Amino acid sequence: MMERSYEKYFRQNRLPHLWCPGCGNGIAMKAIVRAIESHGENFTQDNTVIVSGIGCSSRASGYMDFDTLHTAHGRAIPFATGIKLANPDLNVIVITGDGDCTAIGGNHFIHGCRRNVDLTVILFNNNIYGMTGGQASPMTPPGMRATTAPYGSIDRPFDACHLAVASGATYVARSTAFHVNHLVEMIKNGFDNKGFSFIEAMVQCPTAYGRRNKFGAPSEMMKWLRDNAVMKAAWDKLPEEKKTPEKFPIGLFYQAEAPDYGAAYDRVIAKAGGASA
Ligand SMILES: Cc1ncc(C[n+]2csc(CCOP(=O)(O)OP(=O)(O)O)c2C)c(N)n1
Repeated sequence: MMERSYEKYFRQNRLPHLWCPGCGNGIAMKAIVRAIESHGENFTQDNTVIVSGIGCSSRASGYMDFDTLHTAHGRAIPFATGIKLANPDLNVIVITGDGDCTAIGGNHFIHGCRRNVDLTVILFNNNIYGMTGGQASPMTPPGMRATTAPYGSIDRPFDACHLAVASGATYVARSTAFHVNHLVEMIKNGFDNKGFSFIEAMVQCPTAYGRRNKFGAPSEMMKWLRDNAVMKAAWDKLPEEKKTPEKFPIGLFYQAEAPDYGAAYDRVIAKAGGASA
């Protein structure tokens, strides 16, 4: 029998997954394993750790057959930081949600960026708290409905990519569940950066977000991603009046060289007279 592609990367005994029909999380999860596979021996099931917080998106770590850690809500980045500092040879990937990363975990996020910890953080942005039934997150766009915003959200949302750049991350990119090959590229390139890499993957949530906001079928939500995402190069040339509220740029936003936290920590160990990792 022909081996099904990428099957080895998933814990068969944990499937089927709990995501709703039409959810974009599976697309983003598959994009991660495609990016891992493209890195050959540098990223294998034995040298890669996947850490997540709590939420629908964070369930991905349970389905992926790597060394995985499903931590407390918002706390994936501190756990991942500990793993990376204790064992710098491991590749450490964080999977998080918009609530997990920018609400309860927002402080850990900005400080992870600031320290330039050598992690790859992939935010599955479905614009809502999916797992708990559709409360507004800090990334719910203005005017969109949530159980906690039945007349439309009045909060100004975070642009997590801007936040990551401003906080010190050294690789920042965005893509969507529609632009799968592009998403794989953004993740692959993030793996190559030595320092804090942040990739926002826009994913559709047909149940908690789409239904309440009358997006229609999951395929309509994916068409919305297709029609409103603008490649960064085109976005930069777009006249301001064409940058309507639904439109958003995708691509690489920022990349820089800066010492990563592990290197700085090694210098502390050396100064203190201990053996460097
Ligand atoms: C300390 C704590 N507070 C609240 C919760 C309840 N809770 C679980 S998941 C979640 C929000 C998930 O939203 P998000 O991070 O956007 O992920 P999604 O489910 O949309 O993928 C909340 C509030 C919790 N598990 N722990």
